[in-house]
Amino acid sequence: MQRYSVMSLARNALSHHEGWQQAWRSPDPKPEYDAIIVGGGGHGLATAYYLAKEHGITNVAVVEAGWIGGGNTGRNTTVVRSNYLFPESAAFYDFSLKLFENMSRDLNFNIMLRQAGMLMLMHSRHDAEVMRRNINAMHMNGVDAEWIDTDEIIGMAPGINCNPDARHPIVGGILQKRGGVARHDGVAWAYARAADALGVDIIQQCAVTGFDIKDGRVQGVQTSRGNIKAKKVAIAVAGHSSVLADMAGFRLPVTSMALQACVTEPLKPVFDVVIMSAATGVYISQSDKGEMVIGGGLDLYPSYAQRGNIGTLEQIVAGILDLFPGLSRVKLMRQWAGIVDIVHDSTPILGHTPVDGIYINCGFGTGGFKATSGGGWTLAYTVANDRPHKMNEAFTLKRFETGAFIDEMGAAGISH
Ligand code: FAD
Ligand code: PYC
Repeated sequence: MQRYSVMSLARNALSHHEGWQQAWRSPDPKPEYDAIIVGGGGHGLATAYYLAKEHGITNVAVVEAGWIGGGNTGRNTTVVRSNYLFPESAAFYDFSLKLFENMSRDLNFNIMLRQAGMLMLMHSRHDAEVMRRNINAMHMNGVDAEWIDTDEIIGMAPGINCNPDARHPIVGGILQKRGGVARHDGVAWAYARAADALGVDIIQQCAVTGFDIKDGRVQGVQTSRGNIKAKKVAIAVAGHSSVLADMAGFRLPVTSMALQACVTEPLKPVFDVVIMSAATGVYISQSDKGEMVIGGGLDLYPSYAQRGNIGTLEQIVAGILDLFPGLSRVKLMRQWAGIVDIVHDSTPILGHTPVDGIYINCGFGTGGFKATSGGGWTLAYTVANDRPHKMNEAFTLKRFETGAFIDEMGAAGISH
């Protein structure tokens, strides 16, 4: 680890970063790699890192159309948790959360993980009944979750409207104490720097425009910077997965939709827990800078428009003021959207595709930031060994033939 004296910090602060070492190189593409990862979001970068670190495959390129982390990785609301219902999902998301818990140390990069808890509010006794059963299921899967009542909720979230006459009265909540937030672009940068140090080429401003396929087997990719050969190609492009699949000649059962969020002006610390409410359709957390980070549900039509709109903003504001009427005079600063890839069982697709040598990571929909680590880890295993790991074998495209769906709509929270 590099150490800086106060003097050197002051010198660097005044020098406009002159002489600073680049965190990762910016190489030109080589004619051929052992593996190419399409998409330099968190999942693509993590895949490249684990290919190099866990499997010794270092002749790898990450090919990114824009800049790394500029897709959903840098647009999400940073929530991490593992409170899913079914054993396959719980094992996968809890493994991912454990990787997050050690990430700052493992990658020598502060990802600013704050595990102050993730609270899902319940608004009716029917919700509460179902959630108490879900808590038992989570305990059976080894995931921490507990029921908390309204007095405890008021203690955790000052200003919350627990009035029984509210439009959506709060009757309690389910808390995962290990849930919380982590800096989203920090996660991308951490994986990028660590992958680069192991020899991975990160190639930005390089869009994949087609695939070279011969006798059903991939030979390489066509890009805006020329053709690159590789016998193994992994696609991790989230909301653009069906576009890439179309280039490779197969279809995916995903729909691309916009998911929006916004932030307020910074406030003094109010609460440190993440709060989600399915009935009002919103969730909220406070960033380390003090901004209230607020998100809503999906724009329920297919779209590639990475921008906010007034209709959704109105819904988000109405929902958040139901929960926190005191925020009515706080100014909103920014609103944005990311394009997410929705699968109807709210479970990701991680594994082989119909083209030999092409692998896919998609379908994380509204909830893949928390799985950046596990998604990258399992895809790297699948690419290196040409078979899924036990942790992603239930998540392959096969389930669309067998019908063995894993319906995690409830755990996906408010956003579907
Ligand atoms: P991305 O980060 O989108 O990366 C894909 C990359 O592929 C992009 O950089 C793109 O430029 C690149 N690409 C596309 N096409 C090509 C091409 N042809 N050639 C080369 N590169 C290409 N999840 C959570 O767990 N917690 C949350 O709190 C949360 N909140 C969210 C809030 C919002 C508003 C949004 C939009 C999403 C949220 N998510 C959340 C979901 C999460 O952000 C995503 O599931 C996750 O970031 C996907 O990561 P990724 O690396 O697969 O995709
Ligand atoms: O998956 O936890 C989640 C999430 C929170 C906000 C959007 N997605």
